[in-house]
Amino acid sequence: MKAAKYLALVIALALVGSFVTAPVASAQDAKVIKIASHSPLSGGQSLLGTAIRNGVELAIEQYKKPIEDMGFTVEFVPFDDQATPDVGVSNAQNIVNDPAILALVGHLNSGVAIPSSEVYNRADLAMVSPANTNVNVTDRGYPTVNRVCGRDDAQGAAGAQYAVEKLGSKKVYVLHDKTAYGEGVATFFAQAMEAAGVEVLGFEGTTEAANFDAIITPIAALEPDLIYFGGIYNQAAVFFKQARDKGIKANFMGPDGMDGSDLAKIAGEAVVGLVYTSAAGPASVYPAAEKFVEDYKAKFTINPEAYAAEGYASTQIVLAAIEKVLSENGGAMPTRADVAKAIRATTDFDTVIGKISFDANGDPKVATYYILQVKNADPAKWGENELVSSVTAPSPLTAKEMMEGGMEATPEATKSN
Ligand code: ABU
Repeated sequence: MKAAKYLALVIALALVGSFVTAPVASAQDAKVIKIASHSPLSGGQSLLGTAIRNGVELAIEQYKKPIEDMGFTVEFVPFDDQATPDVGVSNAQNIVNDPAILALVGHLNSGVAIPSSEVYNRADLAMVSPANTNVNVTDRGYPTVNRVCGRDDAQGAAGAQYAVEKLGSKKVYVLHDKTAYGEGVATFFAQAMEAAGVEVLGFEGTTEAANFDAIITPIAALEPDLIYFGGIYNQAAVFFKQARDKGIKANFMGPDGMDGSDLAKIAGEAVVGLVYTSAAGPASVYPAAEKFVEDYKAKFTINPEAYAAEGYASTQIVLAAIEKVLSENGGAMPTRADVAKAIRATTDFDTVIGKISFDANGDPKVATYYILQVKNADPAKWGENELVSSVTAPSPLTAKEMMEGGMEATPEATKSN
C-alpha cells in the first residue's frame, strides 16, 4: 500500500514537472539565435575549412552585440562536412531541423555546397558561401544561396589569360580531381586556353592521392610547358612534388584550391614558382583586413589562411541582415525566409573584404580574381606569395544588365606584373 502511494506520488510529481518545465524551456529557446558554419574541420582540407570556421566565430564574437541588445543570445554552431557530399547533406538535414539556426556560412567545397544547399533551400535557410566558386552554386537561382567570392567561369578565364600572356604557354596538360569544382574550373581554363590558340595536350580527371606515376610518365612524354591542376592543395601537392622529382620542368598552375600553406608544407620546393588564381584576396588587398588579421592571430594563434576573411565577411552580412529584420519586426524572432530575403537584399554593404552587393542569383555583382605566385617553400611564409596580377569582372547577371544599359562589361585588369 505504502509502495503504491509512493509510486502515485512519483508519477504526479513527474507530470507536474513536465507541465511546469516545458513552457519555460521553449520560452528560453525562442530567445536563442544560432548561426552555423559548415566546412571541413577534419581530413586533408581542414586547413581551409578551419579558416572559414574561425572567421565566422570571430565575426559573431565582434558583431553580435546589437542583436543581443534586442534580447537574444547569439550562438555559433560549427559543423564538419569532411569535404564529403554525403556528410554535408546529412549534417544539412540536422541543421534545418534546429529551428534556432537562422543562417549558415559555408562551404569550402562546391561539390558539398550544391547538394547541401538543396536541403537548406527547401527549409528557407540562407547560406552565404565564403569560398564556393562553381557556377552551379548560384546559377540554380535559389533565393537562399549566396556567395561573397567570384566564380569559376571568370577564374578559369583569368588564369588562362595569365598563362598565355605572362607565362607564354603554348602546350598545356590539364588535370582535375573529378569534383564539381575541380572539373568545372579545369574545363573553363582549358576552353579559354584553346580559344587563345594553346594546344591542350590532355584533359584528365583523377582521384589518385598517393602515387601519380601512371599519370606523370605519359605527361612527361608529351613535354607540356604548363601543367594545370583543377583541385585542392592536399591532392595537387603530392602530384606536383612527384612530377618535379621525375624531372618535369613545366610551369605549374592551379585555381584557388591551391591557396593553402599546406601546398608548400607537402610539396616544398616543387611548388616554388607555381602560379595560382584565387577568388580570395591576400590580406594586403583589403584595407580593413589589418585589424582582422591581428584579431585572428590573437584569438587562434595561427595565420588566417585563404577564405578566413571571406568567412568573416559572410558572417558580417548574415548578422546585419538578422539585425535589420529584428528592427523591422519589433524584435520578434525572425523567420528564416525573412532572413534570407534580407541577406539577398545586401547592397553596398561594408565588409572586411570590401563592399558587397548581391545580384538576383546571389553572386556578388562584381568580383576580383587574384593571380599569385608561390615565393617560398616555407609554409609559414605562404602569406608572402606575390600578387602578380588581378582582374575584376561583373557577375553574368550584372554583365547582362550593363550590356542592356549600353555599358561595356568586359573584365578589367586591375594589376599586372
Ligand atoms: N573555390 C575554392 C574551394 C573549392 C570549391 O569551390 O569547391
